[in-house]
Amino acid sequence: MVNNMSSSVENDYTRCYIAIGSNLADPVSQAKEAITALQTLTASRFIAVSSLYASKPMGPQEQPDYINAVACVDTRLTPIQLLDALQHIENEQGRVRKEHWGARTLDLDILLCGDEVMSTPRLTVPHYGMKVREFVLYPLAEIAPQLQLPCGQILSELLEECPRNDLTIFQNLE
Ligand code: A4P
Ligand code: MG
Repeated sequence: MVNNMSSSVENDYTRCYIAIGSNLADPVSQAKEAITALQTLTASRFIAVSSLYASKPMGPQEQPDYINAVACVDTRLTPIQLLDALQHIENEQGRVRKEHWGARTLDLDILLCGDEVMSTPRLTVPHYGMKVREFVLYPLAEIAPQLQLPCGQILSELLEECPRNDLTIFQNLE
């Protein structure tokens, strides 16, 4: 379990939460490879990762089920530098950008960067969909149950309003 947000982190590090998703080319291996890459992210300290979860696809249904997880890193990277680093990992793992919400080998989304609130053409933080996605909220609660969003909303309240749907724990990584 990890502490909440940037207040608990040393000055020049920001506590960030990253969503991991994959539904192509052996998703379990893709997720684990991404976690390994996050463990050696430049200018960062890896803090925690949730279990791997199995989830039904949101969006087009004619695609395989997903493996999802959420990781926590403390980083000295700016949010844009972090996005660059995550997209580099996606590309290394063969990500091809085609259909919106379509199948992918690896998707790494920035959920939160401390208390940062930003909306630019390349990056919106907090992630626009995180408040209503069971495959984000449940793994996030596993590693940061006390989390409060920059808007003041409490994760445990968001969870109460978010049905679990078909989400199951696939593998505990501890
Ligand atoms: N971008 C803006 N904000 C962010 C952010 N906070 N983190 C921009 C990461 N990227 C961000 O993303 C498109 C652009 O969003 C990026 O170039 C970046 O500059 P993308 O990954 O290329 O495209 P995408 O993933 O197809 O689009 P999007 O809107 O990110 O899709 P989502 O919302 O990630 O949904 N079903 C299950 N069960 N599990 C899943 O993980 N994922 C998706 C994708 C669909 N269905 C799913 C799952
Ligand atoms: Mg994405």
